[in-house]
Amino acid sequence: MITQTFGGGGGRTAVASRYINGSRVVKNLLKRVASLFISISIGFGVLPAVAEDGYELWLRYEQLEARPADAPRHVMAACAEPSETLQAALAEIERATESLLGNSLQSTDRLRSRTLVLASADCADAIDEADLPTTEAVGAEGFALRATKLNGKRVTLIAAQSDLGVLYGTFDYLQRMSRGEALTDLDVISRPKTKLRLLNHWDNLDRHVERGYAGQSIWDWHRLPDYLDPKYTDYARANASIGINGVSLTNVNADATVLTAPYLEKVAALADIFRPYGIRIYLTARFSAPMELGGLDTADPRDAEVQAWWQAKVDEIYAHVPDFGGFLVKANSEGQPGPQDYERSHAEGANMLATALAPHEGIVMWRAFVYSAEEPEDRVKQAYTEFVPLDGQFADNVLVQVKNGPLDFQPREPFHPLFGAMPETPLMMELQITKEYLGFSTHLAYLGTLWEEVLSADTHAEGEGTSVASVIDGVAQEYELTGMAGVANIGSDRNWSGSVFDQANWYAFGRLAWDPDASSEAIARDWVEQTLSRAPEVADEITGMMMGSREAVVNYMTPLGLTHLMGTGHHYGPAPWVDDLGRADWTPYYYHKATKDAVGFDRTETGSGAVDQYAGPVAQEWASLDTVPDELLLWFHRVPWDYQLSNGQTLWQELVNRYDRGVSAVGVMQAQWASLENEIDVERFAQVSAFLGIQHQEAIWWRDASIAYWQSVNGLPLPEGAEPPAHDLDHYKSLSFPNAPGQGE
Ligand code: GCV
Repeated sequence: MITQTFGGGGGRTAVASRYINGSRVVKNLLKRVASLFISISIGFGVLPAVAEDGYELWLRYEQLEARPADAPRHVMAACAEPSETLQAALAEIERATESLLGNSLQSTDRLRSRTLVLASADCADAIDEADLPTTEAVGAEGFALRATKLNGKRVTLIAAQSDLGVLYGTFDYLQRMSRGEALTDLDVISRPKTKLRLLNHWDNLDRHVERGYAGQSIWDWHRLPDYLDPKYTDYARANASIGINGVSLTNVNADATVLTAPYLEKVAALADIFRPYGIRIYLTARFSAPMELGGLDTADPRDAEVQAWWQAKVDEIYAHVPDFGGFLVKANSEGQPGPQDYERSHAEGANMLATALAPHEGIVMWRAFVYSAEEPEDRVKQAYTEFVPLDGQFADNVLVQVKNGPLDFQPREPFHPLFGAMPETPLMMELQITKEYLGFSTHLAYLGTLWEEVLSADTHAEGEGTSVASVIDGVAQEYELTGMAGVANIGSDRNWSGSVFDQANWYAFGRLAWDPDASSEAIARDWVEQTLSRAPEVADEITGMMMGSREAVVNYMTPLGLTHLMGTGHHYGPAPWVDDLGRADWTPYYYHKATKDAVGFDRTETGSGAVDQYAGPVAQEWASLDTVPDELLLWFHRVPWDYQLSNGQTLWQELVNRYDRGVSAVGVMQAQWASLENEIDVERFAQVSAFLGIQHQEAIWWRDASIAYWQSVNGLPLPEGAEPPAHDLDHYKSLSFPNAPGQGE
């Protein structure tokens, strides 16, 4: 039996089927037989477990049906001593071509026909430097892929200014090959549009992951630095394959302990593993660390001793990790300490840390996720109110990190009004890959569509056509620093993300951080072809499922602009009736304000006025009932239950329709997936089937509990033909989930 391993982690995959010609159905049948044989063998203790378990992610490199015409036969680095980064690229080529083509490329040190040549400005002895792409074309991290002739030999050139660019180009090339793309006329130039492309782990030092649904933290702090789990290397490979170049290791609800010497040694060990893959490490800085670790009696950013403490701490970090990236900070938000404890502004707090980092070229990512229970202002207005007056006051090495929407990673929100409103301050977008509010890891919700919706939205900040993407990538407002961060969905689960389809969200995040204008559909399709199947009709079907999946979640959870209706604390399941928590802004009632007559949050000038935080044309469109899209109706407006929508339905009828539509869409996904049984390996097929079953039950639960609640408020009969809720409202209210993930966070 042939096995394929994915890095030192040792994921072993049965690929017996790759040597059999014939239909996919036959191949998959054989996979199933192989897997049965394996299970039996395990029973007798003969063979180790070999199964397609998702560990390989989108880097499965499943063997191609036929060796492509002109596939390279040799590989060479164009210099005598390839760096660690180029060695990583060569190792990836060996691994991938062995798997894709059936045998790996032969290494050569001279140009021959059909050679895959890797070259950068530092590794170009064997080729003419004129064959490298210019810095103008590819920048520091971009690359060119070209089928060309060098010294009269037909070669494929992966070239860049930097070795990291070559590594990125290598991954791009191998993924194209893996999708079965024609490579004969290859001529590609690609460069990232943002500089910082970071995963933010919300991982605690005890390995609990805040809002994590994929097991424990992958950072095994207890065994670091002496035991280096091979999974760390595969993690770095996966990230580099999609252009991610930074990782913040720890929760933004920070523990200062990570800044102590023993932990810095552990951090340094991880940094050593990540370095060849171009990944820099960042840490979350607890603002009160000078008191907790340094014994000072203040953390006031104007205090000289506090400043000196941070400078010494930063110097110490750089002694451990010379390419340390900098700090991510959550301050004066949800109970975290911050400069406002000393009546200093967010800018003063950020700049104090930035001053300490500047000599080392480190940066600060200062989060704008701030809101206060004491503040009577509409929660979604508070970040803008707080930060816009600070525009221009932040140091050059500070970015303000802003969530995609003004509330908190809900299934749908309008884009955050800060985008476009701080022309003098680089804004970095924060997305949540882990699906805290979209059904955790058991609901299939492809987030590429959500993110594309936000990135393509027109802020009108610099006139029509100022997309959020153009703000983020620095083009619209000429930011020097640019970036995107994604709250990681990675944990200790064998499949990394808790579910097969949640891997697609990690993948899509990297691709969109590289190119915020990319098409979410094209990204989904690439992921499917690399991860599940290259067969066109199978890939079409699965891509279609993914593309409609997020809208299904919006419909069964929070249709027509409703928001924040989930259960308290854990955020699992519906609880629109909750109106009695200590803080109003954590209750669902605060967001819908439903009464017998009307529902929705008036954010126009007759209400909170939040809509006026957007540029003129956007504010006008959303403030008017004539032009606001139905999807944002109840976010910005409070309307009677019998309000008539443009499709002729009353609000109540349409609400019930949309809940039904969401539930039906999950039913359709179940049927689509069931039809693929012979196309997908056993283990992943079964997990997705089971999860879709859970999603369907929970979609019904969301619909029925919500409708039962709305009826208890508005007293209206169900629209004709609508199915009544399975239980009465008291039943839904009585459900409790003391052990749901997220409880107590
Ligand atoms: C890390 C939401 C989540 C919190 C999270 C917070 C944040 O409120 O529920 O768990 O805390 O966002 O982004 O800081």
